[in-house]
Amino acid sequence: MKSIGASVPVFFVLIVVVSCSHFRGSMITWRVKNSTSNPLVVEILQRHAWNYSWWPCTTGQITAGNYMIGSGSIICPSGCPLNISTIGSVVIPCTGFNQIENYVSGEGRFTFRVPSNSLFRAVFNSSGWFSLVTGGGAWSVATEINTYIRPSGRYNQAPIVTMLPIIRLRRFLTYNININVADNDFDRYTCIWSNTSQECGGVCRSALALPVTTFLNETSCVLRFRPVTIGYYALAFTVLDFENDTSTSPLSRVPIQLIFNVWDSNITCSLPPLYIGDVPANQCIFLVPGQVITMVLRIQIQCPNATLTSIIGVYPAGFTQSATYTDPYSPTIHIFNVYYTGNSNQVGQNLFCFAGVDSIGNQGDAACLRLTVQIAQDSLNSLYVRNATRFPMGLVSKYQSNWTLLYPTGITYARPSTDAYVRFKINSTGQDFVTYDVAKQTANVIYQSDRFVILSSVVFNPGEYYYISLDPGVFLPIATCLRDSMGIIDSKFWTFNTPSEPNTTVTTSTSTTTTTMTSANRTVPTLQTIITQTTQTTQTKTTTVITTTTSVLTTTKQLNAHSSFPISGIVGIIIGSMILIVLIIYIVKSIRHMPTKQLANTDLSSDASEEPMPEVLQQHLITTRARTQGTRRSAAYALDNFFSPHSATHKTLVSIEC
Ligand SMILES: *[C@@H]1O[C@H](CO)[C@@H](O)[C@H](O)[C@H]1NC(C)=O
Ligand SMILES: *[C@@H]1O[C@H](CO)[C@@H](O)[C@H](O)[C@H]1NC(C)=O
Ligand SMILES: *[C@@H]1O[C@H](CO)[C@@H](O)[C@H](O)[C@H]1NC(C)=O
Ligand SMILES: *[C@@H]1O[C@H](CO)[C@@H](O)[C@H](O)[C@H]1NC(C)=O
Ligand SMILES: *[C@@H]1O[C@H](CO)[C@@H](O)[C@H](O)[C@H]1NC(C)=O
Ligand SMILES: *[C@@H]1O[C@H](CO)[C@@H](O)[C@H](O)[C@H]1NC(C)=O
Ligand SMILES: *[C@@H]1O[C@H](CO)[C@@H](O)[C@H](O)[C@H]1NC(C)=O
Ligand SMILES: *[C@@H]1O[C@H](CO)[C@@H](O)[C@H](O)[C@H]1NC(C)=O
Ligand SMILES: *[C@@H]1O[C@H](CO)[C@@H](O)[C@H](O)[C@H]1NC(C)=O
Ligand SMILES: *[C@@H]1O[C@H](CO)[C@@H](O)[C@H](O)[C@H]1NC(C)=O
Ligand SMILES: *[C@@H]1O[C@H](CO)[C@@H](O)[C@H](O)[C@H]1NC(C)=O
Ligand SMILES: CC(=O)N[C@H]1CO[C@H](CO)[C@@H](O)[C@@H]1O
Repeated sequence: MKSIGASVPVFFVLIVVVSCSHFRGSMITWRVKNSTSNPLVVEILQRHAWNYSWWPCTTGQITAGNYMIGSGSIICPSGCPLNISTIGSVVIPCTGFNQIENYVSGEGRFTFRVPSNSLFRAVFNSSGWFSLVTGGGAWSVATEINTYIRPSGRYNQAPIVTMLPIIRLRRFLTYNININVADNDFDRYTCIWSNTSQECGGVCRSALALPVTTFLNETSCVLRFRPVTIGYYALAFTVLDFENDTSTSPLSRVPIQLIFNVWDSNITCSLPPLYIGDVPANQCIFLVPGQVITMVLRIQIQCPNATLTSIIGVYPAGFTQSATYTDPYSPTIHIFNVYYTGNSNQVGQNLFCFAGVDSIGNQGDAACLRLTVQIAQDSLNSLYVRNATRFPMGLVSKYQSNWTLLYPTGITYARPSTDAYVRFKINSTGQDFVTYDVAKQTANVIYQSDRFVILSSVVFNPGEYYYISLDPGVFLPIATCLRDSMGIIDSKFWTFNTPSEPNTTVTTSTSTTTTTMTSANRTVPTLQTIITQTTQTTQTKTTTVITTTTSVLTTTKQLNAHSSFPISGIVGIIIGSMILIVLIIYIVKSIRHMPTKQLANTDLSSDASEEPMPEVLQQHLITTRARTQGTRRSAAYALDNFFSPHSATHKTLVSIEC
């Protein structure tokens, strides 16, 4: 991205002068990414949409992630910190397109350095908008960056606004359109009309002739709009975030500019395509960087004889999507899969919003899934941030069963009604040792007014390090997407370990032959058996063979290090069998070198690919195949329609590639 040299912009500038009608909206936001460096590192997150013909993009190019779209630069026009004038390029990878609606859109990030205590605007402007019903001409988008440290000691992260690149509205219907905002500091925010030429160019509110019924609720960020004239509108809003409920000077200003396509049809049915789960809209889905999430999205077409024509979506980087197919049991339901891999650049909420368009032209309300990338050490959960007292920690008996987390004053939580897990994890492998469902296992997890108590019902392995991990949703439902719905998954937050115990059983054989000894209580399996069984010990702890195997290996380690908890009664046995063990060590050591490496590899790869999945599954399980929270359309359409599998022959589905 940064390597785009000076020659390329010159080339594009020429084209801009010739045609001037390819811009289709933007969002630019920022956050302080590294607050310890001097100057600070500020990250710009930008999304831009353009006329499809200019940068025709394909699904393959999106997957490859390297098809760059757009031209121009974000600049600082005035009052700039020293050495800042051109801030960065707007050329970003393509992440979505829709040929029918004629747009291509992308998302990208770059960082630049800003001294602390700076306040300035980053502006992207040029000409021009394509032909609009009202306003147009030059475009200008501006975000206000403010690097003053907040009373909390942290720098600000500006809100992120996520809107579909285009919203189709049918003439003479009243719409309530949500401006989708995520603020990763959980600040209060408001939405206003952009109103200076720097912030909105030729589409400021004052330049637009909109119906008198148009109304923007600044606190709820809902726009009421009843279009009359067919054609394209461009609207410009600014989202402001604030230090607290009473503060009136914003911490930042974030622009969102987007397009409405007002249309009409002689087909009267205007029931919009409806998103019907599996994941309820607006719910937070927590994931860690590198984790892959697969979601099955279903859109139901409500008008008789209509089909799904396209899907309009705004995709964070890291998304891919399958083609759409029809539910074999219900031909009005169209299904597609999306795959998302969280990136450590994307910590915080990443909204994925989408809406179906039917063959009549009706567009559904945007449904947004809030994919929240969480890094263990970066949880904003109050209990984590305030380092809530928890005990016991450190060395505990393997029979320990009573675990307490005290709420800081002024905070309390009630038992959530949706499943979420408390996990006792084995530190070395990251595997769950035991889990408790806070919604269902009420005897094991207790919510008191001043504390959170876990009563575990297991005996922990001796000589093992553990930590307690609290899933998103343990304190507040993940659906709320609030600070305290975040989990506490840091392996360093609540750690404990159990004393190791010397072996009580004695090896009776030094055989390394391929036949296992069944006459003795313990068996010494072959090397191959050791490999498989040791891999399994972290998952199952039931068979004696496995335990035995572990003991052979562990004994080896213990003798190399030093056994810290000798039990006098057993010492004799141990010494007695020392010679025997040394013999085993010798044999095991001589052959264990290469297999141990293989072991480690197997463990790592299975961790990376499989370990996150239970979390995904868990989150998906708690969701029901619910309908979205009703359509926001105020014209009252009965939603009590149903699936009528017998009805209607269906044309082949237009295949969607975005
Ligand atoms: C932040 O900057 C400091 C100083 O330049 C550097 O040591 C540190 O590694 C950076 N941290 C991150 C997360 O990039
Ligand atoms: C998109 O660009 C193409 C090629 O310049 C042009 O023919 C077309 O009219 C443009 N479409 C819109 C909606 O501006
Ligand atoms: C500004 O840039 C010049 C030349 O690159 C450099 O010497 C100077 O240190 C920079 N000043 C600041 C404040 O970054
Ligand atoms: C704006 O929305 C909020 C929340 O929905 C509501 O309480 C308030 O009355 C609305 N304001 C106006 C002026 O409609
Ligand atoms: C709100 O924040 C402002 C600073 O923006 C501060 O002066 C004020 O005291 C704060 N009010 C409360 C109630 O915390
Ligand atoms: C609806 O309009 C289309 C063209 O937009 C026309 O072909 C069709 O005949 C019209 N249908 C009816 C029922 O008027
Ligand atoms: C749907 O299509 C069928 C066959 O093409 C037709 O008989 C029926 O009237 C249509 N229904 C509507 C509501 O247009
Ligand atoms: C958090 O609490 C733990 C245990 O109570 C303590 O060891 C640690 O120093 C505390 N950390 C901070 C940053 O206060
Ligand atoms: C757990 O420990 C606390 C304090 O150590 C004690 O008050 C409480 O009764 C214990 N609960 C159970 C069920 O043992
Ligand atoms: C826990 O595991 C991590 C990484 O897996 C390791 O860095 C850390 O040292 C372990 N902690 C203990 C106490 O064993
Ligand atoms: C061996 O197993 C038998 C029967 O399973 C049991 O009675 C005996 O105590 C065991 N011996 C040892 C040393 O564990
Ligand atoms: C310290 C140690 O290695 N203890 C092991 C001895 O053997 C028993 C099974 O007989 C294991 O459970 C212990 O982990």
